[in-house]
Amino acid sequence: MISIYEFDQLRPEEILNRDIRAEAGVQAAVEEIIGGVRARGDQALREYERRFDGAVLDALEVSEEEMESACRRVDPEFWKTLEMAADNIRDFHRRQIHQDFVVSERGGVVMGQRYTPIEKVGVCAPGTPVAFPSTILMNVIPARLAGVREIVIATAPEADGSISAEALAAARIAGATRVFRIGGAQAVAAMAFGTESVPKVDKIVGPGGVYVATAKRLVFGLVDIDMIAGPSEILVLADGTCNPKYVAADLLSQAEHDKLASAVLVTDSRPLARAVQLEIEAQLDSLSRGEVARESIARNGKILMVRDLDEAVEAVNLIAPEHLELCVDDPFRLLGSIRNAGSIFLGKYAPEALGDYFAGPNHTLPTSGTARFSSPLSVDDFVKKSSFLYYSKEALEQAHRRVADFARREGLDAHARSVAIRFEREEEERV
Ligand code: HSO
Ligand code: ZN
Repeated sequence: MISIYEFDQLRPEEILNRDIRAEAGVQAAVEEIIGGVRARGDQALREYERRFDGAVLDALEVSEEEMESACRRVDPEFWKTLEMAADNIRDFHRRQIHQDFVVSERGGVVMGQRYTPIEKVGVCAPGTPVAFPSTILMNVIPARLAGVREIVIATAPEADGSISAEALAAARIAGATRVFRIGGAQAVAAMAFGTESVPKVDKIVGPGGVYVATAKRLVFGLVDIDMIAGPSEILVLADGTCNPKYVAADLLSQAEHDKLASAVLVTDSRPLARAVQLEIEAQLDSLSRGEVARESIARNGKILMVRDLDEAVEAVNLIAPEHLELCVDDPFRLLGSIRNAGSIFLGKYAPEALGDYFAGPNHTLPTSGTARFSSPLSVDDFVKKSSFLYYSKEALEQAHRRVADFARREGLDAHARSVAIRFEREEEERV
């Protein structure tokens, strides 16, 4: 049964175990996989796919015919759902697109900042328990909106080499350009270095288990990555007016992701805490992934009792959860005091699953307390900025002595000369 603790009796490190560093064995195995892919390209990818996914692959890439046949096979109602979700996600992310700016108020000076898309992006879409169509939408759509030209998806195949029709439909609707049947660390290595079949990309995004996370960490620098995602987390902040059935269901919705996921309830109501304890047990029995959820609740599930909602907010900001639900009567009153949370779900009718699939905000979020300093995946992850600067001769003439003097004081004569040299003749003539 999920345990109840007094928040003020726990040390921060006792609240959640979020050490996501990979064991030494994992790191060594991933290094070997990366080395294999670098040295032997497609041949290594086929070996690893046979070893890790049991798939004997001929073509690594999903063909256009396969893609079309998958799209035809998908249940039309589900196709409609995917399109509606994609529209909502597009509508939300469209507002993240930045504007270039130009500053030209001073005579002879023009400067500004431009956004340009990253050219090629690779998306890891984990294959277990199934390749999530939602993850494909959430990663590909912002890349598309940013203007990325090549968006490559890599996902582990079934043992017969196939990829689910639903995942392929999501890839088509979201606007991915190519799909490869490769999973795990080998997918990250393939997209970081390129092989005969797989293009080398500039940035790799998307979630994964510890092998993918370790591989992303190792290739970072050669390519960019979005983040190192840890197991999923939910924190429900609920007062005594909440229905314990809803709270328990929401906690279990994240617990079912992973044995290492964490589900935490913060409440000022002891009757609610007790009711949620019993309700979790009752609901666990009827879940298809009950075993995973049960282990996650046993390892990381907690109910934290607080004095009042102010202390509840303090707990939230300390934990910095990936997902936060504010299940209280006036959630908007609390919103302003939440500083650390990846995505915030307000009120009693915004369960996290709504955001996981459909509403619009991204479901790729900072985990393991990183919401203290990082943000949900967004269009920003797929663009970069360049600044630009123009000075007329007259504008530089006004500034040149100060700039050259600045450079000399830093002991950098060549810098000073590069400015001064442009005015030397005039200077001599004037003397
Ligand atoms: N809750 C997950 C995303 C997801 N849920 C995908 C269902 N499918 C992110 O933490
Ligand atoms: Zn989820």
